[in-house]
Order: sequence, then C-alpha cells, then structure tokens
Amino acid sequence: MHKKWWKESVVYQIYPRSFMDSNGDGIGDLQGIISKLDYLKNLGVDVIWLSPVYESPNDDNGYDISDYQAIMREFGTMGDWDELLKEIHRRDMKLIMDLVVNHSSDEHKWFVEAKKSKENPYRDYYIWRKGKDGKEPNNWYSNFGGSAWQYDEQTDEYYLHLFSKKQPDLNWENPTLRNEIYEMMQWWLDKGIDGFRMDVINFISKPEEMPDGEPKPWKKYASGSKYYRNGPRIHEYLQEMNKMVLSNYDVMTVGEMPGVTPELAEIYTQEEKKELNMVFQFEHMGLDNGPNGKWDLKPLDLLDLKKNLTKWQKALEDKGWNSLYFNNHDQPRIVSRFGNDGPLRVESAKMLATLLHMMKGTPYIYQGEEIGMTNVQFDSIEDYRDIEIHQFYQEQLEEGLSVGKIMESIYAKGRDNSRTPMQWDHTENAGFTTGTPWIKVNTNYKKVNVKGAIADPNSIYHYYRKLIELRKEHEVIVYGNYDLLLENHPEIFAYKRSLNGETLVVICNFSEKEIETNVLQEVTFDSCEMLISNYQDSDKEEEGEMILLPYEARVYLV
Ligand code: TEU
Ligand code: CA
Repeated sequence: MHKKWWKESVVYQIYPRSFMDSNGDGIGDLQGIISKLDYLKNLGVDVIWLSPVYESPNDDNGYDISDYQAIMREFGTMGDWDELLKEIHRRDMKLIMDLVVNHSSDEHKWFVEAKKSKENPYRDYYIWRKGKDGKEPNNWYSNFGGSAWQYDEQTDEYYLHLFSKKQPDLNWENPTLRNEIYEMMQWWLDKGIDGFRMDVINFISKPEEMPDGEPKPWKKYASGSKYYRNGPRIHEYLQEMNKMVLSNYDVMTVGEMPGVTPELAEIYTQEEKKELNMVFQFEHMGLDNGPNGKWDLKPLDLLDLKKNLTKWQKALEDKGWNSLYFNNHDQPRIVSRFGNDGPLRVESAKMLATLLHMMKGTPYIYQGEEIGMTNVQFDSIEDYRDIEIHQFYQEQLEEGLSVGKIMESIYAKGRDNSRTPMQWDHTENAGFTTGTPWIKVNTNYKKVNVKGAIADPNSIYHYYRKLIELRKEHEVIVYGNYDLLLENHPEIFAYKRSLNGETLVVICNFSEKEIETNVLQEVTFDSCEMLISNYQDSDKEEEGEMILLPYEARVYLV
C-alpha cells in the first residue's frame, strides 16, 4: 500500500463550454467556473479536471488546439485562467489540465507552416505520406468517419488525421516535436497546475509502415487501431516524458486510452515503469455495444459488467492503479444508460454512484452526474452540435438507413447527451446563461437542477457528498483489496473490500425488482454498521437474509 494524494482524491470533470456562462453569450467560460468553485468545494471534490480551454477553432470543441499556450477567447483570458487557478488553490483544491498532443488543429502555426512545402522546418511535425495508386496511403478510417488521410494539393501528399481532418496527427517520431511538447507541458506546470489528463495518449506512436487494416467487405475503409493503439514506441515516449517533465513535479497524470487492456495498463501505471499514474480504460463502456461498434445498440448484461470491472480491479490491485468512471464528455449519461431515468432516477443514480465510488481507484465525477442529469432527445439533427454525431448521421443516410433508426442510436450513444448545459436552477436556460445557449438545455431542468438538489436532503447531490466524505473517513475505501461476491447473480453486484482486518461490503441491486438475498452470509461478522444506503427504510436483515428494493444500494462496515 503506497499512499499518494491522487489515490485519496475525488476528481470532478468540467466541460467548460457547458458549465456556466458569465457574460450571456451562451457559452460557458472561466469566470463562470470561478463563480461555482464554492459549489464544488461543498460537494467535497479534491481535484478539478478542465477539458481543453486553449485557443481553438472548435471543430471538436477545443480538442483541436491552435495554440497550446493561449486561452480560447470565448472562455476568457490568461488573466482569468490565472485567477481560476489561484481560486482553486485558495480552496485547497487542485487543477489538472487536458493535454491533447496526439494531434493539433490544422490552424496551429506548426501545421500552417508544415503545409507550405516539403522542405519547411515544421513539415516533419506531422505525418505525411505519398498516395498509393492515386488513392490514400492506406485504408484506415478516421474515428469520426471517412478516410484517416487528407490529400494536400500544394505538396501532393496526404496527412494522417485519426480524428477530424482539422485534427492532423503530430509526428512523435520527431524529437524536435517531442521537445516542443515537453517544454509546453513544463510551462503549464511552472504556472502551478497539478497534473494532466492526456487525450488518446496511447495513440501517439504509429508504426513506420502503416499497414492496411483488415477490411470488412462492405466497407470502404478499415480500422487501423491495431497498429496505432499502444504502438511500437509508446512506452519509450511516456518514459521520456516522465523523465524530462513529470518526474520534476508532484503531479497526477491520467492517460485516456481507448483499447487498453489490463495487462498494458499494468505497465502504463506501475510505479517502477515511471510512465503514468492511471489510465481511463474503455472496456466497460463498450459492454452495451453490438458487433458493429458504439452505434450498434445492445442491452447491458450485468454479468458482463461484473466480470469486466472485477478483472480490472484484480489486475491492478498490487501494481498500478485504477481510475473509476461511468461518465465524461464523450459518454451518454450513466443514469439513462445503466440505470433508470424515469421514476427510479434518484434510486438508480445513487446505486450507480455507490458501486463506482466504493471500488478501488480514483473516482471521477462528470459535471451533472452528481444531480443525476439524463440523456436528451432533440427532434432535429440541426439541434446537435457534435462533429461525430453529424458525420455518423451523414454516413448512415448515404448507406440508406432511416432517420428514425439513426436517431435511435444518437439518442442512446451520442456525445451531446453529456454536453447539454449544466442545470443550476429552475429558471430559464436552467440558470446556465442569460443568452441563447450554444446547445439546447435538457427540458427536464425544472425537476433536475442543483438548487433543488441542495435544498433536498435526500437528493443525489447529498448522496455524492456523503460518498466523498466516507472516502475521507475510511482508509479501506481507498486502499482495501477487492473481491467479488455472488459471482453469478444476474441482478446483484456485490463485493467486499478489505484492509487490516476491516471489511467493507457493498451490495447493489441492478434491477427494478425487489430481490431477496443472503449476501451477508458470505462474510463472517460480529457487528455490522451500515455506512450508507439509498433507501431510508432499508429492510433490517435477519441472519443474513435481506430484501433489496429496486436499485437499492447498501454499504456495510464489518
Ligand atoms: O476521445 C477519444 C476517443 O477515442 C473517443 O472517446 C471518441 O470521443 C469517440 O467518441 C469514440 O466514439 C478523446 C476526447 O475525449 C474526445 O472528446 C475527442 O473528440 C477525441 O479524443 C479527439 O481529441
Ligand atoms: Ca460566456
């Protein structure tokens, strides 16, 4: 058990565009965030992760950066940012920034230069290839649809973009580029930030040859992910970054890593390897995907979730560290996805929170999760803002799918589900802006909002506060080992945590039914204290038998 502040912390993610607008232009901003810091402090979070606030043409809402050392004008100024950091530190919280260095914006000065000629000193900052037989250099598709290569007439070559064509991939093979990035990171760290969340950081190393992906006969392009995820030099780059930059500061790092396995995560996060503190894995977020990926809908089988999360808990138990999340700006709202956003919204949101926050790892809360915000359904595609949604919509239409079918996928999985404005109160636009919001507010804001949640002692918000408080009171929640209970039960997710003779038992009913269980018989106990539960009148167990109400969650200290 190696103690670290970032293991004991709870992180809160802010998506600035949608958090709080201070000047009525309909776009969240830094002064808006500053005005809500007391709210976050009262919730009890320790670390704030800010999604990108850098200068950007906003093709992908700031994940396309045109200047890594400037603040997006819509969000404020560097002065506002300095004030934000100061105000966060004054409240004894920490700030981590988003580091998006797999790609830049095509409007970054490096790329503007690189495009000018093959001899330009910045040319090699990006990944250029000649075409093959008048076509793209290989058959990879971009994660947002279409080819991953964009033809550039001026120099008669293609550049690689794993995301939109306005997000050209940076060439990490080039040591000058790597140094440039390390210096930029250092510049932010010297300003006093407390770490980084690193965007698709396991994509930065690509094999020189860039082989074709395996094509599906009916598709034009194929996935190259096998070649660019966890690529040949990835550990070398992360170790270099750690040595050159991170090791000189007491900071936390979390790498976003689609396609990471527990075996790889162990390497990425174990201390001796000197790479990162933790990673965001994606396996549990893919359990409701059909064979054709995220838009192909499939109901969640609880046994899959139990198996998956348990695998991650066990794999990183002694070496490495887990990050715990159900939500972020790319994922639909968890209460709509794995819970019930109708009559049992409050119960199921609390149950899901219990399940996650009692596991071993650092928990992440995404803005609005703490009040049980839900998915949205806009009637018109015009109301959606996300580039991924629009590219998906266009491609599916071209393939002949019905609008109804396409919208069904967007309603379930679209990223804008989590990007609607934060719901602060019951006034117009949920108190987010006095102007016209850049994306529509969820119509349920009169019922689901911060003001109401603070006033109601039984709200999801107060439940989160309690969960965070418990983490500060019981070491077993942070450092205890994990073991699954009732392995094959299709509706109950139960586990225990143990540390120095202390045991925590976590019991979650994932169904809308009452369920009788004897889970407590699996642990020997003299006395049992209930630490938290989401029903006030939980059935009192007799000889280990208990009846769990719909979505009931309980945590016992044995
Ligand atoms: O996301 C990376 C990623 O692979 C996915 O989560 C992606 O968002 C896609 O939706 C899969 O369907 C990161 C950022 O979190 C995301 O917001 C950015 O769009 C992306 O990188 C590019 O920077
Ligand atoms: Ca604003």
